[in-house]
Amino acid sequence: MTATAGIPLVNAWNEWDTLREVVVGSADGACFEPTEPGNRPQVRRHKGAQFPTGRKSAEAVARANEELNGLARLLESRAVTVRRPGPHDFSRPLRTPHFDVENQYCAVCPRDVLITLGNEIVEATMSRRARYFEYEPYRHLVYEYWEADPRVGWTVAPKPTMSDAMYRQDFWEWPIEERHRRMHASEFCVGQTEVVFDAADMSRFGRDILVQESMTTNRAGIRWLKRTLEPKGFRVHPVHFPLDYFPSHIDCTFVPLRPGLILANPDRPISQDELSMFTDNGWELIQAPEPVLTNDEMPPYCQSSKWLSMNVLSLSPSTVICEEQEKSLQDLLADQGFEVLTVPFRNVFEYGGSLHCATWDIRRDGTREDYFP
Ligand code: DAV
Repeated sequence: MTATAGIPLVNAWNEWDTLREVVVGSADGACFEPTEPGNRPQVRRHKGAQFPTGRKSAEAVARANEELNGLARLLESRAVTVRRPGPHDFSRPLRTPHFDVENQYCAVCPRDVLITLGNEIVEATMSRRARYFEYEPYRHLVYEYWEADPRVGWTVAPKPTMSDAMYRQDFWEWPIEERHRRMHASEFCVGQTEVVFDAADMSRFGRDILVQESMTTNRAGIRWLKRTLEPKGFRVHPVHFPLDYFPSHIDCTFVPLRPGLILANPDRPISQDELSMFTDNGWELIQAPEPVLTNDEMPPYCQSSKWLSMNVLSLSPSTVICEEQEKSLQDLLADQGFEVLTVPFRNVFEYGGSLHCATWDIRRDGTREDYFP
């Protein structure tokens, strides 16, 4: 691969400009997420049941891969170049100087691990032990872009220890009233002693990057992003959704669709003082409709909420991909003037994401705009 004279090989300044190249995740070799200080997976509808460990079944992997491949085909039919992760043995345990974990997770959700910020690839610290080496299935791609185009930047965030002391394990025991009482404190299962963030807690708006404080991103992580990105001309804005007691990843909560328009989660309003950035600049927030599935109807091993419904992928400011069964969301987006494409994707849900989570955009048209002058 060689660089083209015009647009750099790696170029994405927002979530909506015309998509040219993207990585789609793969369920090959996927394992169940282990119980660890930063994660207490539960079998849905079977509270207290032992969560499985080790490899997912060949059938579950095949069902997810069929849908991931379907997404890849749809993207290719729209002239988007699709790349895939390389193989990785997720069933191997990890042992570092600070922790042991029985197995790793999967390469279904590149969004959590890597983010393109302009012409730069940033690898997140990650927040869970089982995901410590999750950048590895994507490194061949990172090297390829980095070797092929000298304009491509590559930044790797400092790896945290993920030792017991990094976490606040009592978080998992707080009763719901306590969570409500603490909702403005932004204290979750990661403490503040080390830099921690998942890439999916960020959302890109040209010069402006939102970063959600969450179970997977702490204040030190946001400080690191601010100090790393602001000298490069970005502005980093911490954001909070106080009614989400288990926040993780912003892309089921606050989803920009095109300049001036955000798909917002009606259960998780953005904190009032952070809303003004949008309203003062003429942005409109539309509320996502009730998802087709209730939380109780989500797949048994899925740790995400019903709001995976709103985890859409934009192909351009006027075309968006939605999960096939989310009819009311499709209608809402069509009413807003979007061309809505659909793919079946529910078998990917148990891997923690939908269409936005399962992708990592490498190249979109456009350049750095200032949407909040
Ligand atoms: O609403 O459960 C899920 C995002 C997973 N990457 C949610 C967020």
